[in-house]
Amino acid sequence: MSENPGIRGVAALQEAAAAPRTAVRDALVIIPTYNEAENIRHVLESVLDASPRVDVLVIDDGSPDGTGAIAERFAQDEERVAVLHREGKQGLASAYLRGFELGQARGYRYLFEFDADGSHPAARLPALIDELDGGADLVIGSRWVPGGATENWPVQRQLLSRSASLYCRVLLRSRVRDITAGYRGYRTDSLGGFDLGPVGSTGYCFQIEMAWMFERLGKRVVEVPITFVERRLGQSKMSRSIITEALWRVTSWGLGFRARGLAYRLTGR
Ligand SMILES: Nc1nc2c(ncn2[C@@H]2O[C@H](COP(=O)(O)OP(=O)(O)OP(=O)(O)O)[C@@H](O)[C@H]2O)c(=O)[nH]1
Ligand SMILES: [Mg+2]
Repeated sequence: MSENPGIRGVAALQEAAAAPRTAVRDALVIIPTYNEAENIRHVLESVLDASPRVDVLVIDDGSPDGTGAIAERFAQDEERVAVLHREGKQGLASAYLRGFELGQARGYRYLFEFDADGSHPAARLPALIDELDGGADLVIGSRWVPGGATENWPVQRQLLSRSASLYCRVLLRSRVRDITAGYRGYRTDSLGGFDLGPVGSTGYCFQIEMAWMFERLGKRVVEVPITFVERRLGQSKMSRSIITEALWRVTSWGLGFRARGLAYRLTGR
């Protein structure tokens, strides 16, 4: 994976790994970006304003529209923001896995996933942090729990999102109402207990895989209602291949899970 750690920021994140962290900024919000030039400034401002406890790591995959340079300029005047530049579009999952590694090395207590398209309400960050403070291992900003909502989201996207969660509830016996949600926070200690090497998902399915892994291991997964707002600027990176990947992976996990359960009942092993 080729990376350019930027003018400062990510290099500073790594170098500071050994230094004691200030107790004040104990959460890292990881924001992967690909062509979000129209959104990135506003998103960074709203995340920083939402809570004094957060720092931000932008992971830009060489956006042709110059998002990386905009984020870099922002980071030069703002010590709470770091930017990691990677060459070429490498997918959301690999960006988050890299962000988790850096956040773990730096000693953040909590690691958040956050989209740069304006659809995740930063104002809800304190509510999500509260749940982690209260002992949750994974907190999900959820559209599909009481109090959750979507704004300007086309009906077909709502249906797709609800059906994906329903499919996972039936096939994987998941209890999560919004399992594909990308607005979430992990307790770093809990995440550190997993070997993330085998995580094979690339798109939305990454969110499902991570939440299901937490559920299966009896970790505490909590959903907090949010209002998800459809992006107003820039293009969605959602694609047919992302949906296909989720469908075949969830189906094969579900069937494998059931087959193992059946074998256990028949053989006791
Ligand atoms: N670094 C990086 N970021 C990406 C990549 N693909 C998408 N992103 C970012 O990931 C976030 C989510 O992507 P979106 O295009 O909003 O996709 P989505 O939220 O799954 O789908 P929509 O609901 O249609 O918006 C945004 O901040 C994107 O800029 C990628 O390959 N690399
Ligand atoms: Mg989006």
